[in-house]
Parts: sequence; C-alpha cells; structure tokens
Amino acid sequence: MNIYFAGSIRGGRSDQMLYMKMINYMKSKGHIVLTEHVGNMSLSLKENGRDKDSEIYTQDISFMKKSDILIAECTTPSLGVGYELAFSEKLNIKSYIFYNKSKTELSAMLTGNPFYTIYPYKDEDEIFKILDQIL
Ligand code: 6IA
Repeated sequence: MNIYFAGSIRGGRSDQMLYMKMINYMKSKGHIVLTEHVGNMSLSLKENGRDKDSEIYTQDISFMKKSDILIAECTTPSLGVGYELAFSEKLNIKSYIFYNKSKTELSAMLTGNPFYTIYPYKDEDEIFKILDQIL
C-alpha cells in the first residue's frame, strides 16, 4: 500500500522518534510511506516563506491523492495534521488515528467524527500490534 503518515512538525517534535519507528515498521512490512520525512530527526521547524511552504503543501496534497490509507499519530497536537485529516475525509481515504491517552485528549472534531478509526493507546508497543491488523 501507499501510506500517508501524518505527524506533528511545527506543532512540536517531542514524538519524532515514535514517528520514525512507526514509519520504519510500515516500510519493513513492504509498504511505501510517501511522507517518510515526517520521521526525519533534522527537519527544519522554521517557516520558509510562502513560496517554499507552497511547494510543501502542493507536494503533500499530491502524496495524499496517491495514498491508499492515512495513518496519523496525534499525541502532539498539530494544525497541519488536523488539516490533513480533514482533507483525507474529503478524498475519502481510509484514515486511522493513534494517540497516547495518558498524554493528551483528542479533539472532539475527531473523536466525534465516525469517519475516523481511532486507537487510544497507553504503551507504544500496542501501536505495532494494531498496525499489523491494519496492514
Ligand atoms: O502544522 P505541522 O507542521 O505540525 O503539520 C505537520 C504535517 O504537515 C505533517 O503530517 C506533514 O505531512 C505536513 N508538513 C508540515 N511541514 C512539512 C514539511 N516541512 N515537509 C513536508 N510535510 C510537511 C519541512 C520540509 C523540509 C524537508 C524542508
């Protein structure tokens, strides 16, 4: 499958290691993660000006149009990830949301929307078992 992985960038990078683990896990199962840069440790958090950011936006929308599913890790809140989730609903791309329930409360705009399949977890290990079921 082509997978769109969504995780916080400018919203904060506390969970970057987890994103990298999830991305590597999905790749190890033979899938293509189109947005593997989200797990990149050295990603710049700075705004790049509207022209450069416009390239990022256009690229990400094109990745999403090629994706079979979207996986979002939402423990660190991110406006970009929220936008991507709304966009995946618009494109009717099956979307799965993970978040650590001991660290955050997910927005009612997501928990209240039956379009999304949502997995609150307590330990990171749980994520990989669920990914096995999804994939
Ligand atoms: O609002 P946020 O920055 O937290 O939004 C994060 C989400 O937006 C991620 O799921 C990404 O898919 C997307 N996104 C945000 N910034 C970038 C980005 N910047 N590159 C690709 N996707 C992004 C850095 C580019 C760098 C290689 C020069």
